[in-house]
Amino acid sequence: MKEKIRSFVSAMGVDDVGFAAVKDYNSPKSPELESIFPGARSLVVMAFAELDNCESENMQIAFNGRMETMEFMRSCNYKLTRFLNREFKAKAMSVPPSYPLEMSYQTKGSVGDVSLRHAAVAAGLGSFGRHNLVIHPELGSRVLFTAVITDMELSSGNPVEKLCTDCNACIEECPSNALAAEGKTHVGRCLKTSQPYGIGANIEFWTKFADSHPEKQKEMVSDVHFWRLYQAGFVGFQYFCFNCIKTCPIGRE
Ligand code: B12
Repeated sequence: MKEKIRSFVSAMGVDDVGFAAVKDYNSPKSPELESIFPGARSLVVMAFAELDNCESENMQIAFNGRMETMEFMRSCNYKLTRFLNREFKAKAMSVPPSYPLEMSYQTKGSVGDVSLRHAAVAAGLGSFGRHNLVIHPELGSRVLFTAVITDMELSSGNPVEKLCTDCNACIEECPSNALAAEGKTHVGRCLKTSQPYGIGANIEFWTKFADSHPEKQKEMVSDVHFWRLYQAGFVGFQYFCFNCIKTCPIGRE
């Protein structure tokens, strides 16, 4: 079964694939997989190389690399889900690579329904680094993950040893000091730099707008800051920082 899945995934152009039994997936903050998919037994996790775009100082080009990758990831998710239905008569459900996310006061939109990092680690596709991202043995930190949950009995891949060398480049190059505490990314700090036109900026803008005189309101919507918020509104969660990924030397020597 695994070999058939591997060759299907590889033929799509995906960089790597791994398998995790549900009992080995352990993400303390995410909901139980059983609550998402009763009868879930395994996760098929796919790894995708981040494009060189992430190195560009031009944020349109840098984020466009992510958009292309995410589009490809979503397409592979759909194709793999249908392949598992057809080939093995399995029930399968795809996992969002990024959003939609549960928006609640409890999670503050920062906890995935399935944690793809924990899934990747359980599938033997990498190990956590000091930047709290999963490092893949070949792709290094420039890797994204997606997954399909299935009711198929698939055993987990072998764990990957620690690949991070604790060089601390990610910590030093983080513009918002979000990685100061070991094992915990400071979400608020990361968001401020990585998503300057995200929900925080929107709340600030519209609160100020509501309190302003109509003349000031006209001025506000004619300002480039509003144009950027407007663009982010349909682009989606738009990242303006890739430092922890691009400064990591693993796999780049
Ligand atoms: C919400 C989210 C965010 C939020 C919140 C991040 C957070 N604290 O989890 C924000 C906006 C801040 C964010 C930022 C980024 N994200 Co993000 N994000 C997600 C998302 C959608 C959900 C994450 C989640 O559920 N977190 C909550 C729970 C699971 O985390 P946790 O239990 O608190 O675990 C944390 C720590 O305890 C630690 N940790 C847990 N176990 C262990 C074990 C060891 C040994 C160590 C050292 C650490 C450690 O790691 C976590 C980080 O704080 C995932 C996609 C997904 N569905 O998984 C992508 C995802 C995690 N993001 C990703 C990326 C690439 C980024 C960014 C680089 C942004 C960018 N430019 O692309 C930064 C990196 C920030 C960083 N260095 O931590 C990738 C990571 C790929 C990889 N190689 O690991 C993912 C998996 C998306 C994907 N499809 O590939 N992200």
